[in-house]
Amino acid sequence: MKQFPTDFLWGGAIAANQVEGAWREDGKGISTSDVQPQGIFGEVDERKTDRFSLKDIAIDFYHRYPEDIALFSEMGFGILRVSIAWTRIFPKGDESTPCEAGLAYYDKLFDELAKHGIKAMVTLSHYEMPWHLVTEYGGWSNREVIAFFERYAKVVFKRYAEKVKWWLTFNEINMSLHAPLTGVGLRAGCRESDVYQAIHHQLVASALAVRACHLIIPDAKIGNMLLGGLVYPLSCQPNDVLATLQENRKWLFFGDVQCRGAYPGYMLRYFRDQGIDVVITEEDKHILKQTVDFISFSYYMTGCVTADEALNKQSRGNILNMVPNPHLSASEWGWQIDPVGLRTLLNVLWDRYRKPLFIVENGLGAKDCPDEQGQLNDDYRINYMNDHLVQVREAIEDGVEVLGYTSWGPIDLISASKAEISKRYGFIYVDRHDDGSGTLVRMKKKSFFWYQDVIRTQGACLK
Ligand code: BGP
Repeated sequence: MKQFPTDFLWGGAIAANQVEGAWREDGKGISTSDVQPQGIFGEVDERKTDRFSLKDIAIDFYHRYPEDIALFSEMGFGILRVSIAWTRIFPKGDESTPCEAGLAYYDKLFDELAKHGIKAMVTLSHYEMPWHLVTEYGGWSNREVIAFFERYAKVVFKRYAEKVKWWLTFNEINMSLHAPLTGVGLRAGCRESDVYQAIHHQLVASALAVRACHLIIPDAKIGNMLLGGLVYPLSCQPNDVLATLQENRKWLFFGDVQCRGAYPGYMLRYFRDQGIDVVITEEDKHILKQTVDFISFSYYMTGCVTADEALNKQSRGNILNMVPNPHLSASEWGWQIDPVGLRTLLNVLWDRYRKPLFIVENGLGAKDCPDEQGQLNDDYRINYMNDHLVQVREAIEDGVEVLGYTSWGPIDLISASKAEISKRYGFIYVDRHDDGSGTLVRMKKKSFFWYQDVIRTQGACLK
């Protein structure tokens, strides 16, 4: 029987701004996530106090983490991916000394994980940065932000050197092309060349974090994090195939720089063709040679590409503006479900980079409702995850080195794109609703016991 490797790491993934709440506690500063109450594509509420935001309390993980970690442990987690809120450590981003209360909080969190034998994987920046760096410095378009990030990274590497051996730099670093404020702190309407300049600074910062991590925690591993945005040609028309290659390169570009250590020729040509002028110094080129130890990515869906502009315009729908695939069904949010695409993606990344891969997000957002007996029978989620994990196993058989799998949102949390909780991903239900009502009580869904079985049997129970 096909097996997962015995050291395969099973677990879940969450992000500070989607679970913690406590948005003003213990000296936390305001982040880009705090001023976007409607999610990463929503408008900015600069005064922040004006509008109710579900994220202010979120699922109150900040206070309830011991209970939640105990539940993760009951499922058998070997690893939990979390993020550190940069604004808990440097509330404004440009201070010279960190906030002790913020550092102490993550000490407690990592200790709690260790108590249960769960490893911590930490994303340095998951869809948030200090808002002050946006208003006073212009976000990542300003080179100075690189040094602020590097300082933050070094502080947390030193502090948690004994507690955290798995690190990621920027969550879905390629998402800046679609959500520039969330990704690189640039306001709506910014020019494409500003976005790429900001991205360049972020890539340099990512490489500096890799260098610092290797120096400070030599036995740690640090990876990048890509939104695995695999697209297929809508037809075998050669122009569709070429357009698809180019579309895939828009996100693979980030992996190319972070894994191969230099800008690929196709990107330099794109800059030339579009009149995009990115300042890349000789020192930057040298820094970029610090490549990641492994590649992590999220995977939810695939889509199609066509060179036919008219067709493109009428069929664009989902968050990445992909053309729907006529052969696939979709989630309630229009995300097309494609388990085989995960095997393809794993093979594509392995063939391209030959670096170990870690699936750090995958799951199904759905509207779960307890039935009359109070049971949560989320068979649709079980089927979705079963089918994806079967394809992961196939990819491992193909010879791909896969280190682990952390499902997205093992506990219900606030959606990044919609800022609602009714889009639930969890194995654990949280009694909270989009209007802010609810007791925050946690309940196990059917998938809780299913995932527990998957982990216990090392995937042998998958169908
Ligand atoms: C990824 C993000 C996560 C997460 C997930 C699901 O893009 O890294 O933060 O939220 O997608 O997306 P959503 O919450 O919009 O359903």
